[in-house]
Amino acid sequence: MKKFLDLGIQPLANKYLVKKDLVNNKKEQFYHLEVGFDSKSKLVSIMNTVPSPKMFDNKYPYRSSMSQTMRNSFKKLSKYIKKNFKPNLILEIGSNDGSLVKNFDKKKTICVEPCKNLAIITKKRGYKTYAEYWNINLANKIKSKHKNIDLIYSANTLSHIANLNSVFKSICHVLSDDGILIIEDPSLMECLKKNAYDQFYNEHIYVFSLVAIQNLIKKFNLEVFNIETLNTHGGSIRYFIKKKSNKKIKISKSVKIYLKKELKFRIDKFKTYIQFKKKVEASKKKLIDIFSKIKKKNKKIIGYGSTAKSVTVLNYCNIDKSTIDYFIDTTPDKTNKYMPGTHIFVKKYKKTLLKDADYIFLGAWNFKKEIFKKEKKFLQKGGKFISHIPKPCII
Ligand code: DWN
Repeated sequence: MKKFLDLGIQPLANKYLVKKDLVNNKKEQFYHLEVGFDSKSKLVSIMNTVPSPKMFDNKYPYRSSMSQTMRNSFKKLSKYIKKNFKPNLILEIGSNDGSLVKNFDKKKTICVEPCKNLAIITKKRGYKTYAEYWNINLANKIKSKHKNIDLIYSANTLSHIANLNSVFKSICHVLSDDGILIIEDPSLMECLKKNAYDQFYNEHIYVFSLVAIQNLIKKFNLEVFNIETLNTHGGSIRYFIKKKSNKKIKISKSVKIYLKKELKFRIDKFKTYIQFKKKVEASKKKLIDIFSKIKKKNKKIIGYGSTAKSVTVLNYCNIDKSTIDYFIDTTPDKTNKYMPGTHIFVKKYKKTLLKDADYIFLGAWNFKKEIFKKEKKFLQKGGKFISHIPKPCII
């Protein structure tokens, strides 16, 4: 593993504080966010990881159902799965608040969600839910109770687990021989193309490429048989994976085509990451410059979408409440709290709050289309957004 990027000392991206924490100067956990490339496995990962129980506990604020974009994406996928794979029993690893499983029959669906505040949501809806971390112990327990799991799905979760060998060993243990594994995660190539350095934070231990995934799964006799590229989360890849022994499914051309694109982009070369590092440092300078010019004119800036990504940006660029007055967000467990590290206050989303601002920093850039549609009036009246993706600019 060779380091290529240093994003400084960072807080845990979803560890929000309440007023009394600030008053009591509660000890906030920080870690050094360094990113590296492994020339053998081609994996890109953060180099100092935080134990899962410190990140994914019973107060995890993020809810995947908070955006129309993701709700639609999960609905569309559920139709595709039913039509093409007709699964008897589905297992979702990282079911969050049930945005995907709600599209499936309770009797045919099992959820795994270690964050107890989220697991309770699918449990209450009648879905069999294991509020535990995904590992071989849980896989053994599930295998003993549920036969023939023929579809496993996991979105924005496997990249959050340090021990990938245990992840895939456990998957192979419960997946039926003709079973299908579908995983989706932000695409490393899109992350590099968009200069989206904010995809790196404590929860995102890895940002995957097809090259790295293929290296990972081949030792478990698994293979990718189809690839889908998605616009979600800043550009994601959906991998369709099967056991090599399953000859019923042909390998789609999409796999070779995407692999060729990655290799042409030199995703497997360390030099590519040194170039990325330089672009990130230039982006930091540019963003700080934009903010300071605006503040010199005594203009008011607020933030839109208190994302884990924005925590990386603000702490890397040392942007705090002297620059951004507050953030607005729709997520119940984030509002009336303070953002990790910078302690910028998060207000419950209200359209009227936009009138209050001269400029809005787009923390949830991955939902730009949905947000710009929602805030059309603000934009028509000359309202301005600031975005750092792909290059810092005022929109
Ligand atoms: O991998 C992860 C992804 C799936 O979600 C997790 N580790 C943590 C989290 O990352 P994030 O916080 O960067 O995710 P999002 O989905 O970009 O967060 C969007 C935020 O913006 C949410 O807090 C909700 C908020 N939002 C809003 O206030 N108004 C979103 C939309 C669309 C809106 O209209």
